[in-house]
Amino acid sequence: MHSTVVIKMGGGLITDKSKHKSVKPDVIDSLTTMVSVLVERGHSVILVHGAGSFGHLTAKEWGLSGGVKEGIADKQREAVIQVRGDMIELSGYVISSLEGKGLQCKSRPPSVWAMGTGSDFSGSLEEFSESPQNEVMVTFGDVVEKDGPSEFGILSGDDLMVRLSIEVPGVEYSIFLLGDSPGMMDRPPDRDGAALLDVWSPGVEAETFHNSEEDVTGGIELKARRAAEIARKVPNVWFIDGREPDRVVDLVVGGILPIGTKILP
Ligand code: IP8
Repeated sequence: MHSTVVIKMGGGLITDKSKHKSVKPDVIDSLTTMVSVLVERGHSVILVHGAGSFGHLTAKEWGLSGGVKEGIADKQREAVIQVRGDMIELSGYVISSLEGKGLQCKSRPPSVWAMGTGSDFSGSLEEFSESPQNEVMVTFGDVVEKDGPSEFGILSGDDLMVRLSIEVPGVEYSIFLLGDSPGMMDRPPDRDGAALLDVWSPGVEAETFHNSEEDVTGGIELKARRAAEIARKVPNVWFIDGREPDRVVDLVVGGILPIGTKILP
């Protein structure tokens, strides 16, 4: 059966999070190859990507997630423009890789269509719902306008995943691709003895680690919470190792249960 697949490529998967604006072209290339297989097999794909070192470092430096602050407002507004430009640049790498595989795609920066932060942000998803099967829609975590005194805030790609997976008709798969582990682990992936959880739901204990030096949004915890929201409606919500994109093909095309974590509501 042909379905709509919403995929988030984590920022730590497609960039080196510790080095400002450092992209991983080979990883992007292997991911867009996977997308091209899904599209050739008749699936529709919506791609969301994170910011990695194109967004979090500058956003952190200027406190953009907390909104405008007296005294540094002008510098912050410059930083907002810079991050938005850097995100369009990062998305450009994804788009040119997709186009290099002969795929049609359209990029939709949230700064031009979305407002507010969190999974109840506002903005019409019509273009995503109406896009033809062979066109890959691309969007990403971004700095967006906010009503009220804060003026702007950070809309995470994980928040975009919620509305896109729940509101676009026909979504059967919502897949979060991770850059450093095969799925949700019972403790941070670099810790001795870390074991993959085959299934995770909000009641399952897992000791997580959030590097707030590198990440202004919520890390794996935000991802897990958002994924569980999605699982209330979408039957197949997964955390999969983005360094092994064939696992996505196995799941969506082959119907094979992949190595990864299935997320339940
Ligand atoms: O990496 C964050 O998006 P995420 C967006 O998907 C910015 O959480 C600009 C830091």
